[in-house]
Amino acid sequence: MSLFQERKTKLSQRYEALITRRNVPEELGNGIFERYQYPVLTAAHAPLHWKYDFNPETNPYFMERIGVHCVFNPGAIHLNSKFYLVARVEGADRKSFFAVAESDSGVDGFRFWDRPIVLPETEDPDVNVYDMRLVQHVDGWIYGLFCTERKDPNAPKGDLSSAVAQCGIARTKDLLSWERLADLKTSSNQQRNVVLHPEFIDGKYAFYTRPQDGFIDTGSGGGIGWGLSDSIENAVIKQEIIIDERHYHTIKEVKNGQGPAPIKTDKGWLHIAHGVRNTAAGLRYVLYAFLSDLHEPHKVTHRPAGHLLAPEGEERVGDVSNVVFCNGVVALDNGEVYIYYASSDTRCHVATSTVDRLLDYVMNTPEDPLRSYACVQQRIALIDRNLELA
Ligand code: M1P
Repeated sequence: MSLFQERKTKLSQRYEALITRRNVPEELGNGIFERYQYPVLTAAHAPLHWKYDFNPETNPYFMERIGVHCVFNPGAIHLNSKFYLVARVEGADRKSFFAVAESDSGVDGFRFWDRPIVLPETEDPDVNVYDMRLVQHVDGWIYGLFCTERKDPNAPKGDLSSAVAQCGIARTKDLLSWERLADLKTSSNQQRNVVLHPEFIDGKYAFYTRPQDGFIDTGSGGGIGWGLSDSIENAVIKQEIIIDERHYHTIKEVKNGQGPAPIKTDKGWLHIAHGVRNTAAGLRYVLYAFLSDLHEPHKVTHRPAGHLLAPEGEERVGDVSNVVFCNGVVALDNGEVYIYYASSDTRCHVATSTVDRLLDYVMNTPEDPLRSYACVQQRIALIDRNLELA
């Protein structure tokens, strides 16, 4: 057997074993959600025909020609009894693109479609696109809102890092063909983590935003914002309010951002978001949750303290270590919830829960009292109640 054939056969077998591997939920956990033993998508899930030249004449060593570096931050949707992730796939060349992977179970068996999404450009081409939030809107379209990044035209000469991030908008009916709409217009220099609310509010399209001054730094801005637009084809937010602010010495002191579109429940809209704080080892990203009013989704009604999910074990290490990030969730009609999150900008995981359990968590976890003394009082009260029951 030629070297080409041997490598192709062995790599194909290894690939199939990975895709068909069953995933296993952790035992006991924290009662709020279950983590799983294996990531649901990694760079190794990228099909071989995306990376290798399959022609023995031009690739006798069966060598990778166009590498895939990592697969993370997926948007998620459930359609026709299947789970779909639109993942951020990053090539070895550092550019991200979107690709659909589908699974029957939602916890394993994710397989990428044959080709990545061909996302149309606007007249101002994106340099990089990432972090798509998928929303099945009541207007009948599936929207994908994502970050479009271009070089900062005002960066000083020689600065090849500064970028302008804005919200790109595309829509589809089948995840296969996509119509690109105009980028969202707001008064902010930078917009990442923009999410479309699934319903009209006062007859308008409603957006969660994240206005900030710099590409990395929030400056005086930050916080999860909210604004309305008359149109989705040429979306403009004239007035933006902050509905979930950053706060000193909390998990979201540096910045925060809405995760996926919130889940509608009879108690209100259930949100998953990310919060960022600074440490001597750099920024640390965790997930948190909150609940907002059913009729006025910009009014937050419950803010459980601290993180819902923080990086653990191998999740803590990757391209950008100490990060968990979520922009995809699936809530089934039977109440099951699949939270898709990525770790350290490298791989995708799932955590499963139910609407009932998450509502219990957001409504019964005490708010952050913001001072050590007050935190101790909160905990002593719990301990005293428990000791009486013991
Ligand atoms: O590297 C961590 C995350 O950083 C950004 O998130 P934020 O805008 O909140 O800082 C995004 O680039 C995200 O993709 C990335 O996971």
